Amino acid sequence: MTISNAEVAKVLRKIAFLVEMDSNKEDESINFKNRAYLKAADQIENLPVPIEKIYKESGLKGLLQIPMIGKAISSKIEEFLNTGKIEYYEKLRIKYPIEIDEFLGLEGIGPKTLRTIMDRVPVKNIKDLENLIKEEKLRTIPGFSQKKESNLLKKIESHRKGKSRSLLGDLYPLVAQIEDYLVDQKKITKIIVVGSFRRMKETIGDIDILVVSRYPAEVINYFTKMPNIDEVLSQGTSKAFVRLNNGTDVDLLVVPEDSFGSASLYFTGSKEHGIVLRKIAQMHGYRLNEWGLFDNSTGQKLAGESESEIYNRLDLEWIPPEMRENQGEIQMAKKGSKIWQQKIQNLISYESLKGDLQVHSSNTDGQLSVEEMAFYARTIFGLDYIAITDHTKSLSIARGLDEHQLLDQSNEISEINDRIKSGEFFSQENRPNITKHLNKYLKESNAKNSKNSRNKINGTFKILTAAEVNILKDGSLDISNNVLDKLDIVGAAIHSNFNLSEDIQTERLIKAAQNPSVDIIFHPTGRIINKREGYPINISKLLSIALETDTILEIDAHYNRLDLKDEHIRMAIEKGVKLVIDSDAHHPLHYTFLKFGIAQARRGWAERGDILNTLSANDLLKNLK
Ligand code: DGT
Ligand code: CA
Ligand code: CA
Ligand code: ZN
Repeated sequence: MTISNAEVAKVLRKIAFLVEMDSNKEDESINFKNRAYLKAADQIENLPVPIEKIYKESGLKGLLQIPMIGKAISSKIEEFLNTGKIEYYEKLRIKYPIEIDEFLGLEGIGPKTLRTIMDRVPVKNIKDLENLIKEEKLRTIPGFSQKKESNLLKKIESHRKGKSRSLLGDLYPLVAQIEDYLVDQKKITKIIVVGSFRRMKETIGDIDILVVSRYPAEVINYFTKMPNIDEVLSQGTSKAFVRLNNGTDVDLLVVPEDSFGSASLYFTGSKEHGIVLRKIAQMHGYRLNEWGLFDNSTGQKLAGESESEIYNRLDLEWIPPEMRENQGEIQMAKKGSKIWQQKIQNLISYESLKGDLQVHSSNTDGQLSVEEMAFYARTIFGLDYIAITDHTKSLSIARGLDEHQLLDQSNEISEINDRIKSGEFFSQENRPNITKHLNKYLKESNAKNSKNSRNKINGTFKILTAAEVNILKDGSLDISNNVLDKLDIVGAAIHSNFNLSEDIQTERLIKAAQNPSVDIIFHPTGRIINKREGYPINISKLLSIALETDTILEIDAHYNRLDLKDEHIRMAIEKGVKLVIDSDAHHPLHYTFLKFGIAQARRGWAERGDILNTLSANDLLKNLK
């Protein structure tokens, strides 16, 4: 338990950067090499299992099963996991002694440009670069100008400001690693990850962990010796605060059993939720803190071991962590409230999705075939249906399908559906050629994270014919309606012209929603968290049109997208707009992302009835416009 996925990804990115710096201009093979490292880094960052665990259990063979990881890169990863170093990288570093961490996230200066500068003036870090600009020397280097100098200065400033929050999904494997480490300390009897992580917030400031033990000193000592710690920031008798190698901070608190509920209530937050609870306690003549709920006059401890006990003492029902944001949940959760009971009974649960309506195949930019995507959706993730939504022709970077290819794909799908019906598809001998290593991790990541490991082989499964149709600049689609009408389901999405005004962008989506062939708007805001703001749209106008035209909006479950924010989901369901939750899978591992979409929906208080892919395939199809 020493090296996280994020660290492995980072060192690969550093190699990619240096490889590109080291290249001499037009060398195609270098380009290829550089891209291979970047792709591998992306893949590892998105891996829902600690790569270290894969290596420990399945060795180099296990690494080779990870998509995009070939021989050369897997052996470098192996070296890194074993020694914490990669010789190839160390050599490059000696050749280019820059403070590479600083440059990795800096927009506006790529490896080639940096090399051009370094060939003329020594530059080691961003500070040096800034000085060059201030001394008006950068503009003397070919390819630079006064304008470029001032642009770069702005980028440097915003780079300094934004040490951005981590994405929930990026931290998932890391948190699993920390939990595994803590489980080995037998003096710990309970472990719960609290804070924003438990509330499943889309971004996380720091990780908060609560453990129960009668030996806090030993536990703190054990925790601060965790191998991937960079610095112990503070250490007390029952608390510790550390910074990990990848820059993430972790808070640990040790409490006795009888304070477990009060401590988890306190540290799960949100802060605003906690403040209101404490006020309610005061109105009852009580005092609420990490250690328990106490009677002010007698000092007696009234509750502390469980959260529900405390809520109940405050005349409230237990509130799911995703809803603890002081958005009206406390007022609604009055003990015995019928409205609340219904809300909780109907709240979308982590097991309630029956299908996935955005899945890509290797016919465009997905990594596996339609058959394979179907096979794993069924046998590992227990889904009853998927829609294959490959990109369409105007999205050339994804090798989008034209009308003919779409219809060919439909035929391919109906053949597979026939084989599914006849019972031969999911049998052992038809198992696709992904070896047991990856299979095992697919299973594990699902079992651990989504509690939905139904692992069904029999019964019905259906592949729906579909597409992720491209919305053109004027709001029309790049595939004609008579072809779209032959598909089971059609999603439409914007993939270009992000810089239009809010009015025009909204009109574009409205026009797509008004198209009688379009069932779902995919990626309704187009944001990529921490990387790209969504395109500007008037959400409430879009919601009204969606309602009017019976168009579904998508909660894209990929944790770096989550196009609809929790507040958007809340607005949508209050209006009565229907939603779906899709993984946007390009590989079966991505089905595990569905849980992030479900979490977001729970944060938006969505019920099963609001999310149409909780229906069976037949009922879903009946409910389309
Ligand atoms: P984050 O880390 O920024 O993503 O958000 P949280 O919610 O994890 O916040 P964090 O780590 O600062 O603190 C964890 C929880 O501890 C927080 O959700 C509520 C509780 N907490 C922290 N500071 C305060 C405070 O000043 N007052 C109250 N009532 N609770 C606090
Ligand atoms: Ca936190
Ligand atoms: Ca914290
Ligand atoms: Zn897509």
